[in-house]
This record gives sequence, structure tokens and C-alpha cells, in this order.
Amino acid sequence: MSFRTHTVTDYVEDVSPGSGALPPRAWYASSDAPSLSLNGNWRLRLSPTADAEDDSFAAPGYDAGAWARIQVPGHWGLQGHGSPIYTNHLYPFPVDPPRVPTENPTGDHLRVFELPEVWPDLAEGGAVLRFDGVESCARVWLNGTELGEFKGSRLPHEFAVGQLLKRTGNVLAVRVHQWSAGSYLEDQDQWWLPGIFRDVTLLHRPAGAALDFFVHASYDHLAGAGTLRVDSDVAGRVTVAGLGIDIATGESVTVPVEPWSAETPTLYDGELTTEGERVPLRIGFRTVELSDGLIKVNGRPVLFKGVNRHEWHPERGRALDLATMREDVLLMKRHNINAVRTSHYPPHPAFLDLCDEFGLWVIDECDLETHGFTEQGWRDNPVDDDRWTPALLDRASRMVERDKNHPSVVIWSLGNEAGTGRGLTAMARWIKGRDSSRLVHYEGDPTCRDTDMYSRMYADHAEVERIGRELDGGSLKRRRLPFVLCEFAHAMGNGPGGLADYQRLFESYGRLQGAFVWEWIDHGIAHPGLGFAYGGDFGEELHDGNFVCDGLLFPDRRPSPGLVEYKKVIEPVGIGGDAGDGTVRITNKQDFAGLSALAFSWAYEVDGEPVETGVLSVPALAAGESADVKLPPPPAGGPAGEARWTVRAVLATDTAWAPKDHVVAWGQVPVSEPRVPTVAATARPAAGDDGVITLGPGVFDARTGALTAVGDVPVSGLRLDVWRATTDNDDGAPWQPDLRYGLLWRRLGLHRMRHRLDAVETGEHTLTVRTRVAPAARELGLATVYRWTSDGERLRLTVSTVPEGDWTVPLPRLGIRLALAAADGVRWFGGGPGEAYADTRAASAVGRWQSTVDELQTPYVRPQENGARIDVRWAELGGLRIEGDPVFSLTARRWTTEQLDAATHLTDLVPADSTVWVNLDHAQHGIGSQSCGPGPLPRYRLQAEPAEFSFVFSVRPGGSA
Ligand code: IPT
Repeated sequence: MSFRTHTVTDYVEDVSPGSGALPPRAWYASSDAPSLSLNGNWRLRLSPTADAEDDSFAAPGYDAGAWARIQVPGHWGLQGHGSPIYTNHLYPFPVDPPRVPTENPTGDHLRVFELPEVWPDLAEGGAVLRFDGVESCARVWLNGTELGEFKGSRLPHEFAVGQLLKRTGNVLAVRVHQWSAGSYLEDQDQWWLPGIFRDVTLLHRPAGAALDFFVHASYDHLAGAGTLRVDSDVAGRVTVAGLGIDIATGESVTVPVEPWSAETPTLYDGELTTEGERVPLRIGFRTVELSDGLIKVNGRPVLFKGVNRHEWHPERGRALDLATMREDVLLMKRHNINAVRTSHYPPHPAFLDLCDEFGLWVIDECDLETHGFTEQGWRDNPVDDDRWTPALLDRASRMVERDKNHPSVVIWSLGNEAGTGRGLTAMARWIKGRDSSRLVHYEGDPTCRDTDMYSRMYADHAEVERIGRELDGGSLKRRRLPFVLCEFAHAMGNGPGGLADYQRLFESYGRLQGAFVWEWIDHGIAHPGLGFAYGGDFGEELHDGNFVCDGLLFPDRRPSPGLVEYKKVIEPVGIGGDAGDGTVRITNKQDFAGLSALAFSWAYEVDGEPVETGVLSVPALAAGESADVKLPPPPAGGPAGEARWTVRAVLATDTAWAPKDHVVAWGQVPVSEPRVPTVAATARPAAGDDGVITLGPGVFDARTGALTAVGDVPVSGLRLDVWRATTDNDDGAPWQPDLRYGLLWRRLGLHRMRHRLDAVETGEHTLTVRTRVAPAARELGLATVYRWTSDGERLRLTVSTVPEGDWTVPLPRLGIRLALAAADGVRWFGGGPGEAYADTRAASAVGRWQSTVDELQTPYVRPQENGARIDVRWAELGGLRIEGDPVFSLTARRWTTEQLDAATHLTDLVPADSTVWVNLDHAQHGIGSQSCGPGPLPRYRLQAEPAEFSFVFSVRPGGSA
């Protein structure tokens, strides 16, 4: 055999999708034909340009002994070679399609393999080499013969290799280029991470093997019957034992079945048998249609409670293992999520198997985004340039053919943020022609020319309501379409706020068929010095910072408070009411299922402690039905105090996704109001000769009026505080036209307020400290008076503030801060167990909670305001007991707000000593979602207006710390 040594790189910049690969087809694992995973340890040589090395490495006998080793699937940039780049929509190279930079990191991958014993005789049948994902362009050789090259990073590519295989010493060579013409089509908001990042598999293809097949399994909800037909390239038989089905391919049969839905994901195991192989089928019967202007499945409109899922692992990037995919699905199911948009590319195929099995509606999105062209007014956009259309159609067909047999996939999405153009229309036409059983989605074209639904991202509540009321106008076609928010509630940092307000709209207007939170997981990269790294941490010349950390999960898959909030807001069962009439209203908010999977219970709580509990018997409610369910009479003779009912719905038995007793939904019904602490002002302030004033347990500096101790608990730095370490949502995105309060606050100087002491006055029973709190260079300020009284045991502080000057912005927070010398455990009665703010408070339940100062922190990848517990009646920490009048919001941390504000990574937060900084807030400004969407609704803004609030301090029985 002769092997020519040359370097060809033209294909890299060719708009064509590639050459040499087999036509796309369904992805499946044969029951009997053997396969060989080529995942594992490969050799890697990284070069700076596409042509730095010739292709002699592909020849048998090449000695790669000096090359590095790399784990496949994997990205070389996460395995010590080169580094990742993060941009949101900017191309990190000059825009001159289809040209790419000369500096084009190129990874030559090499692997030598033997065929396993079980592999049939090489003369029998063929073999296919399958790549499930390579970014962004690959050229492939087996045993020195070039197979072809391809683009389309998150799509499968197969090559026929039967005639090239040997029993031993097979040499597979893959040259991977970071940049290619394909990069112009893959401008998704994520890390640019080249490599062979999904499986590489060799599949034996016996003679008479199934090639491609299409399972058509519809459901007639009126007849309760499913119709099955399997079209197959290679004729054979289809059997479904559980349904007594045994038909020829191409033939259809109708039988009574249980339908598939995300709520009841009934799958029937079947088999396709061709002459050469047996293929397992997992059949879910369902019919998706657009009817009466609504997306209906099995005859009923569905409400998507969705998330956008990028594939991410903090160490392995987009090379996800099965366990991680499974964890994602389990976490979604446990948090009441029923839908996933596979933003912005088809996921690893195993993820869709899990969606079929556990029940999630899927919008399967094509690997297409050209967002960077927005910088030039979308000029030269590949989706509106016929030369690129073959590449677009290739991508559409690779997605549809691969995933067409998944019942979970109900909608095909053409891609994301690609502007408008003929290429998209061509894709939609092709998809409709190939698969009329699903709907088509695309957000980027407001005329909805190619789609079956009107889709938007980040529309504010008011606009969503207008759309719900069908007052939004738009093209005639669009006005007849259902609406989804394919992205909303930007989950960057603390937030998103306003989820409950959106959900109320979705549940009120039929046209609004739900929404998908942006996004599932933070794409932080585990980093020894930084905790998690984000854009800019690898020295990128262009980057978008921590905009890549905007998920409901932290990078290590711990749920953030945003996910806990979302779970509450999208509960499948509504539990609420007002105990006045002794009932609780139960609503089955599901689209299909009844309530038989759930067990209901009640607890009667006084001051947060359960006094009595019992089973609540709830009538069988069909999807959409409600009932007022009688609560038992309140227990007689119980303790006096603030009482409420807590009603829970838990799983009645173990399910595939969570154990028995997993809480699915809950609600609280208050019986009485919070009790307000009273302190008779009987103690008298006493001046000592050491410059100290005492009032009950309070010890003050006589000159400044500053509190220095409560009993034996030292306290320092107590004063009005209006600043918070701005959240990503406070700061807002650079393109946000709206008011961005984070910037306005800083411009005003609210982060550097000065406290002028005007007077320290002692009255008969009071110590009054008058101040004015204001930033340098401004005339506005807050006249602030601290009034102290005591009954000898407890010390009451009443703070009054009156804004002076022209306040045109809300306040970040309004309350006091103080420092304790030490604190660890924290107990409180109020909202919990987790973080909550004015517009992120649905999941906060009133009760008795305990935690530690360290556990109260929420580890947002970029540090910012976090960890507030709301509606606190009283809290105990550091030896103090603090009661609120009215209830307050509590944060406690081992660093100051200023340190939190200055930190850029979690590892910047290091306690200086044992000091704990405590904020007791009368209120905080809402959170909103302005890191990409709307800010907090007006009612969650903390307006600067006169306010008065009180705290009662005492030494906690049992002493300090
Ligand atoms: C929208 C993108 O579709 C998504 O990929 C992500 O970038 C998100 O925003 C923000 O995190 S694009 C929208 C900002 C116009």
C-alpha cells in the first residue's frame, strides 16, 4: 500500500457539510450485532494551525509514542492542552465567512484497536464507524485510508469501514480543527471547546441488518387506541409482546393502549427483526397536533414547565457521561419540570432515551446559531445565503433522522438566534416533509413564517399578558398561533425573580403554553485557584465574563435557590386558600394525570412547631379540577401563638425518579397573624463616668451613641445600611435599555454612604441618636433616627428614616447592619429553609429553621448579594436573640458587604477573623431578571420613602455564641 504525504485544508473553510459520510439515520443499539466502543485513551498532537503537520500520522506504523494522551470523549482544552474561550454571541475570530483564522488549533487524534473475539468473520457483513460529536470539523482515516471529513459538531456522522477493518492493529486517525466554516453556524452562547467530545463506536453491520427505520406510533384519545407502523429501509417484522402485535414493517395496526405523556410515560418494549439483526424498540403512543390554535398532545393542550439545557460538566465540559445525564433528568423530575429545550443543539442521544423513559416533553433543537452576524445587521448571514443551504439541510436531517423515534420529542426547533432567511424555510420544509407528526419551532422570526408556534424570549410580564389576551397584533399567521417563551427567567446569579408572576399568566391564558427557564446549569469550569472559572479567566481577548453562569444548578449540580423556587412555582398541584372557612383548595394542575400517585397530609403548627398532624383525604380530581377540602377542626387546648396549616402532597410510593414521601407540592394556610414583640419602656438610660451609657442590657458609647454590647454580647458597627453587593440582575446586561439600578446606585454612591452624627439625646426612658446618611457629592440623603428603649431585660431599637432630596431610584435595601464578635449556629422562626427575596419567595415556608452562618451563604459563582431569609419573626445567633416588628429579612456572613461586592470568585471570600456581619432588613429591592430580561416588577421595587421599623435585642438564654 502506498501512502501519499500531503496536507489538505480546503475542506476546513468549505461551506459544504463534508464528504464521505453515510446518509443520516435513526440512532439505535442493536440487540445482537456486536459493537466496539472506541472511547478511552487516545494519543493527541496539538498543532497551532490546520496545516502545521502533514497527514503521515494516519499511516499504519506511525509512531505516536511521543504524543500526549487524551481521554475520548473529551475536549483537549480541558485536558491541559490549549484553553477554553467563552463568548456569548461574538465570534472570537474575524467575521469573513467562510474563512477562519490561520491560527486554528488542530488536534490529531490516534487510536490503535483490536477487534474483540466476538466480532464476526470480516467477510460477513460490514461495519460502520460512528462519531456522535466532534467540534468543529474532522477528517478521518482508518488504516491509512481516508474516509472523509465532516462538520456539524453535535450531530452524528457515520462511515462505512467494513472493507478496511483488520482483526488487530487497526489505526484510527482523526484530525480535529477548532475553527471551520461550520463554526459560523455554531455561535451558541457557551464555551468554544473543540475535541471528540462524544462517543466513537464501531458497529458491526451484518448482512440484512436494519438500516434506518421510522416508528410511527399515534394515539387516538377518543378511541383509546394506538396505531403503530414502522417504516424500515430493510423489510422485516415488528413485534410488541405486551400488545400482542406482530406485523410486517410498513403495515399498520390499531390496538387499545395507554398513551405516552410526560406525566405518564408509558413505553412498550418491541422489536424490529430484519433478516440480519434484532433492534429493540421503545414505543410511546402519542399524537401531537396544532388544533384550535393550541399545541395539543393526545387531544389536550399542554403547559410546558421547561428549562433550556446545555450539556455541561464542570470538569468534562460537553463530554457528558450517562450518570450525569441521568442526574439531570432526575433533578428535573424532582423539581416538577416537565419540558426541556435542548438548547441549542441535539443532545447526546442517551439523554433522549431518558426523557422517553422518565417523561419530559422535548423541543429538540438543531445545531445552528449565527448570532454574531447581528453585529453587522445580519449582513451575509449564512441562513440567508443559498451556498450554505446544503449545510443547513444536512444539519436538519441529521437531527431528525437520529431522533425521530423518540416519543419525548414533540417539537423540532430549527436552531437559535440565526436571524431570518431562506435557509431556515428550506429546513422547515424539509422537516415537515419528512415528519408531519411533530411541530416546528423557531424563535428568531417574528412573522412565524416557518413555525407552528409564536415563540419569544425574555418578554416582560405585561407583554406576555397582552399576548395571552391576543392583543399583541403581529402577522395574521402569528395571531392564530399558540405562544411559548422559549427562554425566560434568566437564572444568572441571584434569581430569577418574578417566576410566580409569570406562572400565574401561563395558568390564566390558554394561548400561553408555558416557558423554558434560561438555563439549566452554570457552565463554570472547576478551577483550583478560582473555585469555578468563567469567561476571561483563561486570558481570552474577547469574552462575556460570568454570563456563562446563568443556570438553575451550580456547576457542580447543586440546586440553586432559583431551582427550588421554580419547583414551587410550577407545582403540579395547587394547595392554598384561607382558613377562614376551614378548607384548603386543592387544584390538579396537571394536563393528563389524576392525583392517585400522591398522598396528602396536614400539619397544624403554632409558632412554627407542629402541634398535630394527619392525613388529608382529597377526592379524586381529574387534570384541571379543583376542590375545597375540609380541614379538621383546629386542635383544642393547644399552645397560644401564631398558627397555620401546612398541607403537603408527597409521592405515595417509590417512583422511577424519586422515593416515596418526596414532597411534590405544599401550601400554607395562615390561621393568625405574626405576634408583635412588646417591650415596656421602663428602664432609664444611665451615664457612667467611663464615657458609657447603659439602658437595660444595652451598653452605648456616650459620645457617638453607638451600641457596644447587649449584656455580655459585644456588638459593633450597628447602623443604617442601604447597600447590597449588586446581583447580576441588579447590574443588568450591557444591552439593556431599561433602568439598570446596579449602575445607577453606584453612580449615586449608595455603596459609600457616610453617616453624620447630629445628636445623642437621653430622655427619661429613651436614648435617641440622630443622624443623616448620605453619599459624597450628592444632596440626597436619609435623615435617620435610632430610638432605644428597654424594659430592663430586652432592648428595643426603632429606626426611622426619611428620604431627603430627589430620590429617583429605589433603595437596594433598607435595614441595619451590625457585627458580632463570633457566631456559628443560627435559629429562626420565619421563612425558610432557603434564600428568598420579594419576588423569589414562593418557596419560602414559614417555620422553625436552623442553619449555620456558613450554610446560609449561597455560592453564586460570581459572589453577590445572597442568602437572605425573609419574614423572620425572631432569630438567634451569636448569643443574641433578635425579634422584629414587623418581620424582617436576615443575612449573616463572615465578610462585609463591601468585601462581597469586590469579590469576583468564590475563593476571594476569606474571613478575616471570627467576626460575623449581620443585616437585619426591613426590606430589600426585588431581584428581577435584568441580567437578560426585565427588571423587578414595580411592586417589588423598594421605593425610597419614609419608613419605621423595630428590632428587639436580648441575650439568648444560655449565653453568648
Ligand atoms: C439568548 C440566547 O438564545 C441564549 O443562548 C443565551 O445567550 C441567552 O440569551 C442569555 O444567556 S439571546 C438574547 C440575549 C437576545
